[in-house]
Amino acid sequence: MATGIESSSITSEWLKQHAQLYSEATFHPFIQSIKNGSIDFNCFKRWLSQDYIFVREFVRFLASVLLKTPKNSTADIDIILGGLAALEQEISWFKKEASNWEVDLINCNPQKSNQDYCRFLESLMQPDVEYAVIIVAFWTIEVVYCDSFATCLESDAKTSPLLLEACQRWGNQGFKQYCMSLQKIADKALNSAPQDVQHKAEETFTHVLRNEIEFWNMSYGYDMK
Ligand code: HMH
Repeated sequence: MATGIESSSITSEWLKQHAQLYSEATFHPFIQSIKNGSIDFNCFKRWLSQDYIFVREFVRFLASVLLKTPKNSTADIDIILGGLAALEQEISWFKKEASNWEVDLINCNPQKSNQDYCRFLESLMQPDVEYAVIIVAFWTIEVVYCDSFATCLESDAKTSPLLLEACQRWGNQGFKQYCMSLQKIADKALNSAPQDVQHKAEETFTHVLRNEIEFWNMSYGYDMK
């Protein structure tokens, strides 16, 4: 199979079962407005500063994933370590991009949806949270950005040249491969997890999707809560 993901894997079943929610998270009006060229750049700037705050918390989350990866899973560790290293570049990109847009990252406060999302990440970092659950969260967080920004690079997209770099950051093929590796790691962990952990992981999957939707809502300037 071209993707290397079994079509009957646990995560691919979830993608089918929660297709509506997944599409709300990956084809949100914010992303649609980037794709059709109508975006208000103030929304992009808001997203940029809020996402910088999120990514700093995400670094800590990823460190906790790395700590929980079984010692003998060296291939998994290498992929997760690659993700952690990529975040260092990502943080530099945020700083550079913020300076281009004259966005102040230092005096920026997390908004409610961002605080909620970061608190959720924090809860996943606790020692008692199973590896299968957090690796699912990790994959979901990354794949939503991958699929969202990839749509802004499709041949019919009217994405502003000013936003192309951001879209390419998460919408490129290499990032897609990385997300597929994470999905495989997640499926492997799920296959050997007891049913209650699988269930908890599925709830985590949908919880991340809801948080992603709220994050886009916040950036777009409306809050549906
Ligand atoms: C809110 N979700 C959010 N920010 C990100 N940077 C990613 C996912 C992907 O890294």
